[in-house]
Amino acid sequence: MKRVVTLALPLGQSRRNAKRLALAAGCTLMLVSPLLWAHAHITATEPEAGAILEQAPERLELRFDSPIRITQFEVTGPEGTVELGEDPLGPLAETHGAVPAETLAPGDYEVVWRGIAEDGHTMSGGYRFAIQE
Ligand SMILES: [Cu+2]
Repeated sequence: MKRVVTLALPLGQSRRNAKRLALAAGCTLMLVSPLLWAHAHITATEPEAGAILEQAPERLELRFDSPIRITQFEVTGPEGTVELGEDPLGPLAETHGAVPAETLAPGDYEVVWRGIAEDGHTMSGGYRFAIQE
């Protein structure tokens, strides 16, 4: 026979617990992992998301709070896919980036990335920036 256990908690506390549960569910692998592998979060990008630049950026960069392996780093702009001077994929690191092979022309750009954190979780994101005429 199944019994439903109801926890009598003050509303504020149960709400807090629900929030905590939701956070835990998002990182279940970390809990069952035999090692204390870290889940990574992106902390900054270069250029900043939404930036409107007066000059072309010299370098495009993603920064995380713990090491991650980048599996995709694609930059598209007014002239299509931007060729990068180096391959940002591969090493496990907190900072990833690349220098564009040529100076970026004015226009709107989008960076799309994917990666795998040390705890095995895949992550992805993207952001846009623009270079003024
Ligand atoms: Cu995780």
